[in-house]
Order: sequence, then C-alpha cells, then structure tokens
Amino acid sequence: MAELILHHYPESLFSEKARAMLNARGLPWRSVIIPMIMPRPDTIPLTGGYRRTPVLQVGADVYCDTALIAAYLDDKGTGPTFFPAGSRLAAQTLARWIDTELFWAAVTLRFQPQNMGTFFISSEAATAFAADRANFSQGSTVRRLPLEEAAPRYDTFLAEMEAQLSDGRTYLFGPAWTIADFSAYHVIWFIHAGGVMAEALAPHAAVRAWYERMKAFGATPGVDMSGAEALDVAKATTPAPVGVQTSDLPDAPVGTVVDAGPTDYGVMPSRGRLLRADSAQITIAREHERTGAVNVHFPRHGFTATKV
Ligand SMILES: N[C@@H](CCC(=O)N[C@@H](CS)C(=O)NCC(=O)O)C(=O)O
Repeated sequence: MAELILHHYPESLFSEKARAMLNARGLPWRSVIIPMIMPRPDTIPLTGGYRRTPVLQVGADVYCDTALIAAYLDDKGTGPTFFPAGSRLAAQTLARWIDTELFWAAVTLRFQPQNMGTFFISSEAATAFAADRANFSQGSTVRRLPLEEAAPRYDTFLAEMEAQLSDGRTYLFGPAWTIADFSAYHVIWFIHAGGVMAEALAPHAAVRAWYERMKAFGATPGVDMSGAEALDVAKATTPAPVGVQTSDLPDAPVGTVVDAGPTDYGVMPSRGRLLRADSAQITIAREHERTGAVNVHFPRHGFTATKV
C-alpha cells in the first residue's frame, strides 16, 4: 500500500478524528500541514475544488470526508472494525448526527470569546479566519446555532453519554470501539481544547475516563511531508483500479463531466469525469499539471454530483 498522507491542520476537529482513527489502527502516516484558511496551493490541485479539511491521499487517490476515510481505513492496520455488524446501524447513525448536528453546537461553544483560548495567534489571524469562513459558508444550507440552543444540546448529549458509559464499558457500544467513539471524541476534544471549558468535563467521570482513552489515540503525530512532496507522490503514481464503474445518477452516466461535492456546507465542488456513483461513494477522475491523473472519492451520504 502507498503511504497514507493526511492533509490537515492541528486545530481542525475533523482532522483530530482522522488522526485518532489512523493511530487507533496502528497505521503509520505522513502529515502535510495545510493553512487554516485559503489559499491552499498544494491541496486544491489534488481535490480539484473540494476544500473541507481533512483529506487523505494515498498515492494518486484522494479520500474526502472522514466518513469515507473511516471506511477506507477499516481494513487497514490492526484492531476492531469501526463498523461492527451488531451495532453498525446505531453507531453509524450516531456518528452522522454528531458530525452534522452536534458539530454546529461545538462550533458555537468553541468560538465563544471566553472559550477560544489560543486558537488565534493574533487579531489579524482572527479577522482573516472570519473572512475566509464567510466565503466557505456561501451556498450553505445549515443554520448556525445560537449559544442558547448549542449549550443545552451539548449538555443533553454529555448527560446521555455519561449514562451510557457509567456501567463501566470501555467504549460507547461495549468493549470495542466503533465509528461513534471517534465522532464523539473529536467534537468533545474541540469544545474542551482551551479557554473556560477546558476543565468542564471533570463532573462527568465516565465521559472523562473514556475521553482520556480516546485522546491517547490522537496524540501520535504523523511524519512530516511538504505539500509539494505530496503532489510529487501523486504525479509519480497512478490511481488504484476503481473496480466496477457504475452510476445511479439519471443525468450522469459513467464518463460524464460532473461537479461533485457536499450538499450542506463548504459546498465548493470538484470537477471531473464520473467513474462511480452508488450508495457508498462518488468517484471522479481528474488531471492537474502538478498531480497527473488522480481519482477523488467522496462518500455518498451528504454529497452529490451534477452534470456540468
Ligand atoms: N464531514 C466532513 C467535515 C469536515 C469539516 O467541516 N472540516 C472543517 C475543519 S474541522 C473545515 O473544512 N473547515 C473549513 C476549512 O478547513 O477550509 C468530514 O467528516 O471530513
């Protein structure tokens, strides 16, 4: 297998989910630190437009979104599956709710002025971040949560987690982790990363103990690689075979040039030739002078592709 290259930045919560999953499975990985805001001249040539963080590059294949990264990693490395048959439905549904709903409570809670800690190194950085995320939010269909909705949503979740873990189980669904543990972990990590909420987990003893276990997975850094090196890796490699090429999109048979991307927020799409669209994923083929041919993969849930 080609090296696993994570394009991420330290403060990104979904990146923390990916880092924890890679380390939990004992996988060695390379770390390309990208800027927290655009431009990202060494990442966009790989994705072709998709700009959410993180993405996982494996040779000339690019896996977008941590839901798909989890599916890709699930048979790599060691340790239990993220998707055990007996709790798959519950774990997957909980993970999706956390990643798309609780996430917005986390954003509101983390960016309260008194809970920001050292997130921004300067007021200029904060201003540039606000301008960047205003661009990022164009076309978003998501309603941002005010604090009076975010706080009780999170408090309820913590109380439910505490109840679920208080029988002494190691992970949310029993003795082995599932994808839900990694989704819950990254959101909690973000909320309590600095500022006034840093110690706020203390009253929840079972969650606290679980959190420390999960945090140990996030702690191992990848081996540094520059963005330019990562693009060279893509250029020197050819994409992995896609297997059966199929499309369930009525207006876009295999081979159609499509724009593929998220439907909820950060909707900037990637343009390419459709190779696969089924219930599991969307894959497009694209080329760039700095990468050669690459295949870019998205999950199907929360993503779409439209004919250009
Ligand atoms: N569902 C996506 C969410 C990714 C996401 O929202 N990432 C945030 C950073 S934690 C982001 O992209 N922010 C804007 C940016 O980094 O440009 C995933 O699981 O990867």
